[in-house]
Amino acid sequence: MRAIGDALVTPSSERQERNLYPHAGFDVWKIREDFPILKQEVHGHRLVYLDNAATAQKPQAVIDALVHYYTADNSNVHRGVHSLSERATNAYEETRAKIKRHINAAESREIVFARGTTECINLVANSYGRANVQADDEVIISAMEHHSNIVPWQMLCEERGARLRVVPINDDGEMIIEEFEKLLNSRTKIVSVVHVSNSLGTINPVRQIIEMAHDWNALVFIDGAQAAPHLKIDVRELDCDFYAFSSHKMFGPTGIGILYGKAELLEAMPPYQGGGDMIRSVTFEETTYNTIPHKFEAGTPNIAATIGFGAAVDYLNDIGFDPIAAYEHELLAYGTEALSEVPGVRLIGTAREKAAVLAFVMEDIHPHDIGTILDRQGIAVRTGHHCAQPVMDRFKIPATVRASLAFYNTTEEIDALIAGLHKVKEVFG
Ligand code: C6P
Repeated sequence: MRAIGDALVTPSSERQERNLYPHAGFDVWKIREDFPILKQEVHGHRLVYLDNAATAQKPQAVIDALVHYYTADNSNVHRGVHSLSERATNAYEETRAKIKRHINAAESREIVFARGTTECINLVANSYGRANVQADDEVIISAMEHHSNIVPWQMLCEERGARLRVVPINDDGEMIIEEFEKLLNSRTKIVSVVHVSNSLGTINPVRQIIEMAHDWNALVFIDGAQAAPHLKIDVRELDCDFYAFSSHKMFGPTGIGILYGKAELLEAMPPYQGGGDMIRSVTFEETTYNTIPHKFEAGTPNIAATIGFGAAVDYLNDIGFDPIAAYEHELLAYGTEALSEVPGVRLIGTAREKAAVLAFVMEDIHPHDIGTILDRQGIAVRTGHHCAQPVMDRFKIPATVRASLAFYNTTEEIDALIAGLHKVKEVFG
């Protein structure tokens, strides 16, 4: 028996007998009906989609919202007095209001739309960072960051003559908080860490990290790309200064995400990009800028995707994050135990607090070969460094196989993955 969070992993026979459905009123078979893409076959097998951390599938409600927008309301936002533009603007702004409520922000103007998490990090590094980080200042990240939460800060530090400091992780893939404490000092201007790691699944103690950073007057950016699909986020409870996530990992369309920023910070920050919609007035001599959040939204935005994002947030809240988290927790425990019974499999990322990610290596078989053989059985996983090369270096491996879970996955799909791995072993003798 092994504890994963507070779930006890049961022995194999018991595990197979256990009926996870319905869990706390959670009917996974009914939910799967909402996702038309899951009904297809790949290479003659029912699709087993275990690449949700890369991008999640879209429920019919999101697809319908996109079709409705393009069928009935397509028009530019914030620009026209005509009815279509008014309807498009209302639907677009309604998503902002939904997200404000969803993450418990104080005001809608604290929600900035951007292309995704990557653009949000670049926005803050370029705007807040360039205005506030000076030579010899320090920016802290962790050793489990996605490249999106490394490179923009690296570029900023290089430009400003500042120093990038990295909190190490332990062999389970957990941030070493004592080391973080040692790195904090009066030169620390920004701490930017991931809420849930995409390569390890670790859930970081972000509330504690924020409090510790604030004691040194450093601002905190939380990369919530992998947290938002699984956890209920409350930015006021966290007291983070910035928080970002992408719609496409939350069952919404690609090309849209949000940056939450405390209003007084966003107000004081210079614009990130210039163009239409972000201005109040323009002459050749001088431009004055729009109010937040529009100051950060130059040009025609991805209107359809934003409206689809609103539908995704509604869909998630209709199911409820408590049942989602409880169900996924059991699925993760089931998968962890099942994988650990496959000879030669080594899990990478065994933090006590974990979400939705089963990353592993298997003997000396290259992850790409494993991924290819799994695909022939209709099983979609991601293989590679997962845009987290420093994590691979930390564990001295070139790559992993990553099965990442969503609430529409089932124990049967995990069993299919395990059967697929036995097939891989057969192929490689
Ligand atoms: N991770 C994965 O397969 P964008 O691409 O901007 O929507 O999200 C970037 C990003 C930032 N932070 C974390 C923790 C992430 O996981 C990601 C995206 C995908 O793991 C694609 S590389």
